Amino acid sequence: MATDAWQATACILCTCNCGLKVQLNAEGTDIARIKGDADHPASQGYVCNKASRISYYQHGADRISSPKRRRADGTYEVIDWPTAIAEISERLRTVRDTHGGDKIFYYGGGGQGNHLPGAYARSTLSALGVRWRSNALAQEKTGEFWVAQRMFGGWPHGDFEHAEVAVFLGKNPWQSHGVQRARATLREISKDPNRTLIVIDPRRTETADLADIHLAVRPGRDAWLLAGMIAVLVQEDLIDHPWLADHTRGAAAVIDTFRTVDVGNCAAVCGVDAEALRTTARCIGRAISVAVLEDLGVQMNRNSTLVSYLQRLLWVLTGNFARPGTHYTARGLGGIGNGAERGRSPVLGERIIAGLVPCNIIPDEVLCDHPNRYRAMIIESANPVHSLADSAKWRRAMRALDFSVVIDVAMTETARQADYVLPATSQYEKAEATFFNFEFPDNFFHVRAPLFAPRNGALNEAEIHYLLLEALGALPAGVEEALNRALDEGGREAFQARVFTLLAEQPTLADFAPVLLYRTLGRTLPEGMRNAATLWALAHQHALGHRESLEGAGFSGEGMDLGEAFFDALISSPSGLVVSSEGWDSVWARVPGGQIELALPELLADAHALTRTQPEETSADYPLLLAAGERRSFTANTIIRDPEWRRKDGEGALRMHPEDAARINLGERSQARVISAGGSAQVTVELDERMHRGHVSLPNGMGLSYTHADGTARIVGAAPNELTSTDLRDAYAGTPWHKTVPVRVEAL
Ligand SMILES: Nc1nc2c(c(=O)[nH]1)N[C@H]1C(S)=C(S)[C@@H](COP(=O)(O)OP(=O)(O)OC[C@H]3O[C@@H](n4cnc5c(=O)[nH]c(N)nc54)[C@H](O)[C@@H]3O)O[C@H]1N2
Ligand SMILES: Nc1nc2c(c(=O)[nH]1)N[C@H]1C(S)=C(S)[C@@H](COP(=O)(O)OP(=O)(O)OC[C@H]3O[C@@H](n4cnc5c(=O)[nH]c(N)nc54)[C@H](O)[C@@H]3O)O[C@H]1N2
Ligand code: SF4
Ligand SMILES: [Mo]
Repeated sequence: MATDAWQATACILCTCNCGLKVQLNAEGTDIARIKGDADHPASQGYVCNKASRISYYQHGADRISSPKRRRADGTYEVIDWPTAIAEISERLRTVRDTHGGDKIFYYGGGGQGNHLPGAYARSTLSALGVRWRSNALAQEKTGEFWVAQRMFGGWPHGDFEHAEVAVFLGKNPWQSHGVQRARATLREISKDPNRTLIVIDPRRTETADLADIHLAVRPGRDAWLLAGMIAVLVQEDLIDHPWLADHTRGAAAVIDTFRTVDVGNCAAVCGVDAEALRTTARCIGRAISVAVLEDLGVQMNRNSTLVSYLQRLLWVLTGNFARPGTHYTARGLGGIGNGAERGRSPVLGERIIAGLVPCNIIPDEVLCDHPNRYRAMIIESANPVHSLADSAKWRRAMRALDFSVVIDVAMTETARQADYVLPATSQYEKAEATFFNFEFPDNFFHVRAPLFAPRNGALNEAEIHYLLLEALGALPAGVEEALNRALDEGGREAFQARVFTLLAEQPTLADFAPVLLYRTLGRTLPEGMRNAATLWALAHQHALGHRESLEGAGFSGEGMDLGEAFFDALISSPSGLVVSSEGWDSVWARVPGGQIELALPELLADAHALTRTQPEETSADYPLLLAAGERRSFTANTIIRDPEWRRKDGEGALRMHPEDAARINLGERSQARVISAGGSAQVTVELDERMHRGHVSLPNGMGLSYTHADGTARIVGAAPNELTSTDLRDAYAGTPWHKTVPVRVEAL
């Protein structure tokens, strides 16, 4: 690889996946220089402080380079790939044949920067008959998806670049992004006297510093605040009646519910001044355009599904949908955000949203003697022992399984509980892409080429799944050969024709398409792009289903040629490309029947009941509420494991209001113990006047057991899920209440 040329790639530390341009060192082994990629259609050259240190991901000392097998004493021995694949496939086959493939659980499939593993896993899951799966979305977004699906038939996003009023609810985009170019957009809104930035957050965050209105809601009480604001809109008639009549169903039931809600009482319960609550509601009611973004502050909290509903009522009652500056549903490749309900989980019978088992119940659906319990797990590109509620319970669940395998780049907390660990190539050693693309009217996609040669001993996930399928004897006979023959003899056109005839003859082949494409078409792709082959099917699907939006983006071609042209562009646009361009009418076309459903009966009933109750989250034993897992300037889930990468807050301090600290004789940098009903952790205290009194916070992604190059292991900071509980969860979606975990803090 050239060393003086700028190569395009992306940052993998958050969902934005900002485009990067990098120069490698002379040996081609490391990144020498990094800058934002001005050619990236969404990030346009923007990067935040974290991107410059992504080498720490690539060069983690605990990256693994050979398969490992657990010994009886809990240590691991290195084994070769043929042994690993033979033993793993045999163990999976045994579980399937003895108990059924539906007893094998799949967790993960991708993180913030890599979603191709999930695509390839589909083939393995289908060969094994795996039915139950989940990933991190089911511990944050499923409640929101469920509400959005029922109201809009999809997942709406806000147009913050053009909104007159921008509302961030339990969201700190200055640190966590979630909108492209977040800091630039926040600054623009903040300095424009005609626009209003509203932040609803118990903490005076960096985003709140820029806000025109900051409502420091009492932790866990957002539902009362939002109910009060809707009541103001209803009672002061700031509602867009003609628009509601044209575009929605069920408005009368909503208006009826909030007509009698006591605004003063809501304000008192949520701890926000009643006049400030009213002013904020009026500001939303009178604005030309409003966009709202909710995130973990409410999603990992009490009444989270209800809050996802109430915040939407605020902007639908005021007509803020399908216009610039409001909300839209995007058209992209893939479909993150379909919140359809698909039955109930096999042991506890809890609601499955978006096909994902609620994360909080997974260990309980292992640790039982129910005949339907999960007996084996395949975990790929995820670290649930660290990232899901109750790490101790997760460790027990992992060890209670008949069999487990982890596919990861590093020896993680989860890998350390698995029977086998398989080393994957890093995201900079293979083609990668994510499906976190939600822009409008122009949406984009970014297929990244590798920067480095694969590390010896590691394989990309497409190859791993191929090897497993081969060992399982699951690959349909003769198909790979037939496709390769077609390619060699008649090129892409013959290949395409062969694929479609085969699919017509055997529709179940679609499940094996990812791996088959990798093995056939993949061979013919440019160096390093082989594992992007699965996108060929997606490109054709997109072209067949959405010709107009693809043509809007500048693509052309008769019949199937459109899909071919699109695929070729996908894999040869190093900075990403626009994949759909649409008008605002298309947003209405995606809403079922063109009518937003406003009345979700069980949630309206909850809202009615809630405004007549007085909540109680703390107790004498646990008088404080812990936000377990805050985003800070140097956190990135567990993607970077080396603690040295953090330039600030290296230990991940416990933030605490000085008055709360003084009461228990804690000062700046005191050592303390945080104790919850389920566990405890030692922390360093940071006095922070920005915190709400009674609320303390710990960052996410800390407390990793990182083994340095010299073999010494050190744990830095507290792992938040040693303190959390699987029982504190939402009634509808099962999402955790991590932002308000009852705790006490004791001086050490
Ligand atoms: N730097 C960094 N950025 C990231 C990540 C990272 O690890 N580090 N992770 C990425 C991921 S996976 C995600 S999901 C997003 C999450 O992004 P955010 O949701 O923005 O992240 P958090 O900091 O966890 O929570 C947001 C805010 O919720 C507030 N909050 C706590 N309790 C309450 C409450 O009761 N009510 C309200 N209204 N607010 C409350 C907190 O004070 C905090 O400011 O960030 C992404 N971006
Ligand atoms: N208490 C508490 N818990 C939380 C949160 C919180 O705020 N509080 N935040 C939650 C949120 S919002 C999220 S999204 C989750 C995230 O938690 P997880 O979904 O578990 O994901 P990550 O921590 O991002 O870890 C991704 C894993 O992928 C591995 N990896 C990286 N690149 C590759 C690759 O190319 N191939 C493979 N096979 N593996 C790779 C990394 O080594 C890492 O182990 O954490 C959640 N956990
Ligand atoms: S961490 Fe920063 S640079 Fe990286 S993708 Fe997110 S916003 Fe962009
Ligand atoms: Mo997340």
